[in-house]
Amino acid sequence: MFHLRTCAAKLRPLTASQTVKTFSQNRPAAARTLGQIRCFTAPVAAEPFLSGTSSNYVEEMYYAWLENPKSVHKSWDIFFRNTNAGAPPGTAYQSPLPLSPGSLSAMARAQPLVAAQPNVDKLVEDHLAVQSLIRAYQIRGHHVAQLDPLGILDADLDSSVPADIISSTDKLDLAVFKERLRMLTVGGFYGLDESDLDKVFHLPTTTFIGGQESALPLREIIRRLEMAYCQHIGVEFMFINDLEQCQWIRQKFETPGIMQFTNEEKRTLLARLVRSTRFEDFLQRKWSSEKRFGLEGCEVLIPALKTIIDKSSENGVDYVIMGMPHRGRLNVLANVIRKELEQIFCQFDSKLEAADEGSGDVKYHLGMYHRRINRVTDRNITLSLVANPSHLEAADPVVMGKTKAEQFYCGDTEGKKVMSILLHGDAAFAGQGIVYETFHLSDLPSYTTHGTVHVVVNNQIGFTTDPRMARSSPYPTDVARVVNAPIFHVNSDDPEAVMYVCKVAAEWRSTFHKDVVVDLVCYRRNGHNEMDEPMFTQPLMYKQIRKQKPVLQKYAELLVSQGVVNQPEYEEEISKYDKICEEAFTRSKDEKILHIKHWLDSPWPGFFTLDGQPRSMTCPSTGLTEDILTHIGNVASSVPVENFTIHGGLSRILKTRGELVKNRTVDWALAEYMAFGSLLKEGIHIRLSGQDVERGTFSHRHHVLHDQNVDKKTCIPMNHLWPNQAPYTVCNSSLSEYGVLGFELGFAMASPNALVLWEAQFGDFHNTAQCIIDQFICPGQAKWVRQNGIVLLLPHGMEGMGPEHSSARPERFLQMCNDDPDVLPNLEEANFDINQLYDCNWVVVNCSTPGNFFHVLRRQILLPFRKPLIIFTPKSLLRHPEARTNFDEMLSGTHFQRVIPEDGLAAQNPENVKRLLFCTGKVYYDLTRERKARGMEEQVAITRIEQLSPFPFDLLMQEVQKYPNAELAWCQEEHKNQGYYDYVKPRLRTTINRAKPVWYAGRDPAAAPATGNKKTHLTELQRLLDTAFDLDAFKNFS
Ligand SMILES: Cc1ncc(C[n+]2csc(CCOP(=O)(O)OP(=O)(O)O)c2C)c(N)n1
Ligand SMILES: [Mg+2]
Repeated sequence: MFHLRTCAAKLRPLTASQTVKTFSQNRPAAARTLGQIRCFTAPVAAEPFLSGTSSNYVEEMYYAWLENPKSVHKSWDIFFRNTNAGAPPGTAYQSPLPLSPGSLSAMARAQPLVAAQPNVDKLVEDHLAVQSLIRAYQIRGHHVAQLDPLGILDADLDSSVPADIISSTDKLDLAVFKERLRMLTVGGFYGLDESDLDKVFHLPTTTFIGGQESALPLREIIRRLEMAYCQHIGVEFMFINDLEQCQWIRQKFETPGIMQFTNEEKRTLLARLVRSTRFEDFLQRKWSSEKRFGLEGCEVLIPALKTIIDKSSENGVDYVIMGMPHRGRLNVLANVIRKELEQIFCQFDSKLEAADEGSGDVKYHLGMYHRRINRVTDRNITLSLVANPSHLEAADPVVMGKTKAEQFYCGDTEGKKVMSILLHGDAAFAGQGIVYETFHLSDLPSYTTHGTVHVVVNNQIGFTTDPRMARSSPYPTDVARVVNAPIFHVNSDDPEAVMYVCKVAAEWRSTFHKDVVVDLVCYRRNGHNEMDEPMFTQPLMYKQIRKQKPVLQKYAELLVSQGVVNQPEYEEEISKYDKICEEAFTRSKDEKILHIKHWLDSPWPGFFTLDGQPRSMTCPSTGLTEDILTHIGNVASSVPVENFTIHGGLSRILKTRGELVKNRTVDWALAEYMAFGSLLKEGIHIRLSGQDVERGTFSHRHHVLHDQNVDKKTCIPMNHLWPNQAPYTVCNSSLSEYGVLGFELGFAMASPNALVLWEAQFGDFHNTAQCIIDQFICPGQAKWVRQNGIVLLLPHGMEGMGPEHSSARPERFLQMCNDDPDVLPNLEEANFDINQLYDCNWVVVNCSTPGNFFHVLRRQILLPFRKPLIIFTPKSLLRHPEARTNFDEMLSGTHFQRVIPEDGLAAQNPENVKRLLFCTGKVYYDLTRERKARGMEEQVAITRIEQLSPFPFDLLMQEVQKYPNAELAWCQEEHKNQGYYDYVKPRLRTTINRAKPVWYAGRDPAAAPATGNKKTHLTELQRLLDTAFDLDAFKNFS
């Protein structure tokens, strides 16, 4: 395809002053292109017909000839052969008659006939004009399609009609049509004339308007192009750089009579519109003053989604995962997912009591999971609507991640069984950057879900904002063009046109496994919600909307007029559904308790007991046998395949690893290897994703080895550990945080039996994914009773690297922990530590040793429930000679240490200890070095808090009690208004019943996380160490 594209580019007309030398400059060496054959010093104009608009025509001929030389007229065949054989410009065109096929010498001898046959020029020019006209409709026809049901706005925000096509509105009036054609001809755009209208033209291979015909009169060509491109469907696809895909779309929209519906299909469509419309009407009647973000004005969404699902089910899909915003959500739950109506209606009852813990969420945010028979295809289908926050489009990557996971677990490597549908509002689709980030995941090997069908509810407004103020692109859907997704705009007041594009969209997905967009151009009958007054801001639009007949009424009238249904049948359909609603409403009054559990989007069968409780409240040892540790260590320090050449530097790294293993020790990278490798053995899938995670930002991980001699030959030793191990996925992500973290969260949602980790390049970058953290990870369980065991690895540490790259902002994560700083929990409770974990919204740790990192990763899976785990990971400790752990601390029977108590001289004579310093993470090594240098090992004890939240009250109580004469201080390298201080201090005070002060040794408050000046950094560090070990430091405050 590449050389075709270069050819096409090169065929564009040149000015006389440009020589064909230009062509040769970017020419691929071996490509057989027209550019190649025209690398002479003579100007292009030497080929008389190869100029101006002819280039498109010639390009088409050339494409066709490349595929099959016999498919074009002999004269073209000879022309292309001649030019390929090096015929000089002006001589390549030859009469076909005197030639025998394949006789190049004969071709070379033949004389050009162009000059001798002046009518050939006209013939070629007219055909070129028609070819260009066809192409113009294919490219720009959507600009004049009648997409807006209100008829007031151009859906593309561009009121100019393309100068080179004739719109249907022009065509309605013969005089206008003639005038327009005259303008085109007078303007000389195509050189066609009114008298040409009845001439018959050959159709190029790039159109299907002919059906069985290969030639048509121009008048008919224009009519058919208008039918295909300028009615209620606007097809945007000509930017797609794949000929087969373009041909496929052209065939779907140009073939005469292709948009046919049986009476049965029409009746089904009507019945679905009845449900969609009457559902909203029912809610409006019963709860007129309740917010529900109704679908009025886009009722066609329901049949549209059902058509996509029917068609996909027919093509083999049995699981559809959906994400959508507020608009029409209840309707989708009721009529697409088929949530019991009484469950929806009872949500409107303000007296309903919550049965589950947590905050719950409003009705138009809850998710749903339902398995049923698809009545159209008679096949089983599972539908899941992912719960979402108010933050528009935030659920997009989450849905993708969940879809990827479901595909992964059922071995659906091509997306034939599991697919996603994403719904969007027009303003949000254009405005939210996460849409772009999500599109960019769509074709990456470790992130693709093999095509998502996007449906935009384009009501041409966002709350009170007009599209002209809401986006700079013509359509709200232009973002999809970056991935070459075809975009089908459709007027929502034409339900059959909507059904047709939905069918094509589903077929596109199952044929090409790529994204596709359906843009439902509609309107919003009410305000933003049912309480809102739209006339304040959109008076003219809403005057028109008031006059607008509902689509159901319009379509019913159409079908009655066509005799497809009669009026009584239609009315019967309505009363049948109204009755269903009324009966459900009566039943809904019996519901006294709201079970958010009934709105789970991702059940984990078998993981909990039947009533949703953990199977135990204990956690086994996270240690391993020596054999397992050694085996993983050996694989981690070798290349487990033959004939594979790794980089010399990497050989040294592996050798060092090997030595560590021999010495029964691990560093950070090995500890991670041991945790992953052992969980894989236990059948736990592991997925590590993030920027440059395969090697590791700090070049310590090296989970993917690259052969130095063979391109793209790689080896992942982690996948060579055990005979029947679970697969390990490690994938460098796109340069996105919001999108990728959302994706991994979605992946982790699908199953509790996977360890899904997202690593930030540096911890501070997580803030571009803040929405996923704030809206999903932190409160997900409270809002949606949905647990999630995702792990965030956030490199953190003040190492003189300046304000960026230093802080993973522990203060933010800690501030969002749900434990009470002022209440001492019951420390006597059995399994206190596990209960605490069960009650928390997430776990926050900062490990100071590789061994503890190993344990906490394994604990994440061995716990009988799932909680998000936030780990502040080190940078300099990755290579710190003291940051090593002996196998002994990782053997069976060992555990993650929430607190690592002082175990040196100070612990031997605790009464003599003057100060008990608490700290977390890397500063521990600075503190011990300083203490040693000052010879204060007996006077100062240092205790590490490894699990910051939930706060280890029990263990810290023991520590405090052990050193009765010590004053207490918290030491951190972060600034005072950052880090852990604000979280730790009140909890420590609660632990000691506020009996003593808890002093602070650390940096002063600051706006930036760290200084950019190395010297200042070191001075600050020394100052905090001085405070930590100056036993008089806090005297004046006492
Ligand atoms: C990220 C985000 N910013 C702002 C809002 C507030 N908000 C809610 S709905 C809405 C308008 C959405 O317009 P559109 O996407 O066209 O959907 P519609 O309501 O028209 O269906 C806005 C701005 C939000 N929910 N999320
Ligand atoms: Mg909108």
